[in-house]
Amino acid sequence: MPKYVFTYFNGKGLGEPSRLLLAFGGEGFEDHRVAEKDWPKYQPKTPFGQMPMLEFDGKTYAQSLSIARYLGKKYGLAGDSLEDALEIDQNVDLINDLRSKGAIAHYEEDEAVKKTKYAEFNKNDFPNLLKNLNDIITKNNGHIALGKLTWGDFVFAGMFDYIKNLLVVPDLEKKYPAFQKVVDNVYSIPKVKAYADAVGPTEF
Ligand SMILES: N[C@@H](CCC(=O)N[C@@H](CS)C(=O)NCC(=O)O)C(=O)O
Repeated sequence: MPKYVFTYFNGKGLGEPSRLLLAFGGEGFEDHRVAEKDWPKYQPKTPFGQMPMLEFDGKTYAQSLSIARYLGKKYGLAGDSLEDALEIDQNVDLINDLRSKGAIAHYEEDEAVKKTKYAEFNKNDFPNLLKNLNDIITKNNGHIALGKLTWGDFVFAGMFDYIKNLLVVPDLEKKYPAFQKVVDNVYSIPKVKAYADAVGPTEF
């Protein structure tokens, strides 16, 4: 019986970074994937009515980035000082700014408003966020922070397909080849590759 049970929908979304970290950690985990139709049954069991969640030692934890940060610390991927941790957090927050801006447009239900939001964000927000992220990754030689593998790389690699979908740019890595480097750096780790190969292609 694995110590950890990680629960999320059957897509990458906000859950994949922690799945990749759990695979990296190599302790084994129950990869619990909830079908959309079963979600109402699980929702009351979640701390904040949302997924992902991580359960162990009789407790249940929520918030994707808090879970990823915890796993990063646990598996030695959180730097060696408070300042290292600050740099990782800063750049993970930047990734999350991009993700959440994309989500505002993507999940807008009114088609006309959605179009306006994408037009506005494509003009005023996405270019700067992407440029800053590209500069960071280039400076860090294919990593999110500290010039080496950290849990920030797992956040970016795990969410990359989701972010491309939210931004409606399926070939984002063509314009920003550095982005693909982060993804490759994570997915080429043998334990992560073994997990990804076993799961097979999944939705963003
Ligand atoms: N800040 C939260 C957001 C979680 C979130 O938005 N989860 C979505 C899936 S990506 C969810 O549970 N949606 C179902 C619902 O809200 O009913 C996190 O990072 O974990």
